[in-house]
Amino acid sequence: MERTFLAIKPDGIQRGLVGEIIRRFENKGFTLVGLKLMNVSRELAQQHYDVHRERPFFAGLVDFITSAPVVAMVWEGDGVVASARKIIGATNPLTAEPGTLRGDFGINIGRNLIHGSDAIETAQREISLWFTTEELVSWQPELTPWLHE
Ligand code: DAT
Ligand code: MG
Repeated sequence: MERTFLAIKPDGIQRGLVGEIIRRFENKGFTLVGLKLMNVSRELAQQHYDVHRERPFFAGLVDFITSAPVVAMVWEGDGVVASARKIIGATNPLTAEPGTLRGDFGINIGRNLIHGSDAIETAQREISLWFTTEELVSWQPELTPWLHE
């Protein structure tokens, strides 16, 4: 079953949006299989954003993600990687569509509330970076027959 890695960034937690953000993915019908509130080490932050290491915003990004707690999550479901990216919206909240999380709750690219894996391979890499296998819980929601034909 397809899985993605999502992380509510420090701004999402400070603004009290944890419940709202989780609700969007629950409402959609995806299954939560991993969840933890944590302070992010600089090592983890740098590894997570390794593809952006040469970008001018890299240092600020690492400073921000390590500045306050983050909610790290793994969600499961058919097509969850691409669908979660749609629910999250475009990188810049100012241009993100209304109805998306970033479009509804943000105004600045450096405060865009939530991270979501951008591809299936990225998701696999990020899940193993942030979670041990013991921290992930496989379960079959009772609701499944009402969500899937
Ligand atoms: P996304 O989070 O939509 O996958 P990304 O992978 O291109 O976007 O960038 C990772 C994060 O880096 C993004 O969520 C916010 C920050 N970022 C990206 N581009 C930026 C920019 N031009 N200025 C400041 N921060 C930026
Ligand atoms: Mg990205």
